[in-house]
Amino acid sequence: MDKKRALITGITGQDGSYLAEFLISKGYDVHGIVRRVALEDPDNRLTRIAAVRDQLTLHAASMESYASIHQVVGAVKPNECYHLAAQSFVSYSFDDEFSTINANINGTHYLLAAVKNIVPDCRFYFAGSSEMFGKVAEVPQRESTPFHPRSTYGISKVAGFDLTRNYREAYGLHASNGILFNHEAPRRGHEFVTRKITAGVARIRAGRATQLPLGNLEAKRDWGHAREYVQAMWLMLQQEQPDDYVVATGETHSVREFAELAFKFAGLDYKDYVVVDRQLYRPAEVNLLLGDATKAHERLDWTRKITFADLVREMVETDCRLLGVPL
Ligand code: F7E
Repeated sequence: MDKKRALITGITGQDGSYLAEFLISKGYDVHGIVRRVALEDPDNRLTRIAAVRDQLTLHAASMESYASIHQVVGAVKPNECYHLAAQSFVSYSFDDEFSTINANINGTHYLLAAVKNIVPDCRFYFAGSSEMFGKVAEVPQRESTPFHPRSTYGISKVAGFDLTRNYREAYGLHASNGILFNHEAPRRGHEFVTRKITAGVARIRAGRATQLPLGNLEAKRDWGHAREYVQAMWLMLQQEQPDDYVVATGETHSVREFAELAFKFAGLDYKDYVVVDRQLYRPAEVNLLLGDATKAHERLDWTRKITFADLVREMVETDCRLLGVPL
């Protein structure tokens, strides 16, 4: 039998790289959409997929051009499509709200339309986000919790969610939405708070910095490990019926707790190094994100196994190793 073909947008990111490795291990023929500039600068832009680069087929395209998306979907004719590409840094969406909305909504719409027109039997995954819950209507949040996004990033994800559901209902696409709560890993971008903290710990430990400026230490998040979350994406597409699922740990921790533990693993006290910078506060904050993943447990048989402490430890250890300061 021919190998199943998977197409991943955002393959060079944290989730895309873990998903690519996972699908390769399952015997898939894995294709990814990347920007042309990334192909021209592999040493800097393809680092997360470097280890599996020769087992992937990469296609240059722009999520902002329907013509280029249509061309790649036509060339690959995927059985499964995982749409992870997005401007995903919430803070940036406050600085430039127009580009986040345009890129995220149009990219999702172009891809859904191309899949519907070229490969209507292809199974489709949309990377929804807990940011859609925003100013939370209830705690914990589940699939039935109303959305109230607090940033243009969150708004763009609600639109992507609605587009995906509409293509499912209107055109019969096997299209599912994951509502993923924060998921981190040593491959997380440095702009996100978890990686900023663990990379900061390593720099301080290496004697390259003396302080770590952070914003709101009381913000709480439900933080899981990205390696486990990409498996939930795949499980959604293996179900007979498409559906929407919350993926979360069911535990919430503050930024302060994350920092305290990260410094502790390096033998340091966060109070000696963390300084609060009000400039890093967001104009509108989501304060208590906590997911209820009962549906994913029951229907997908998905559960997270990596604990919060193990996640923090792995990130601190990796960043310290990268700077040559073994713990
Ligand atoms: O912020 C607070 C900040 O930027 C987490 C994305 O993957 O998850 C991610 O979005 C919290 C916020 O991620 C700093 O105010 C304090 O409350 O790591 P973050 P995020 O905004 O939660 C969701 C599910 C997504 O979908 C997104 O794509 O940490 N915080 N001090 C800080 N945050 C940052 N970045 N930097 C600070 O210095």
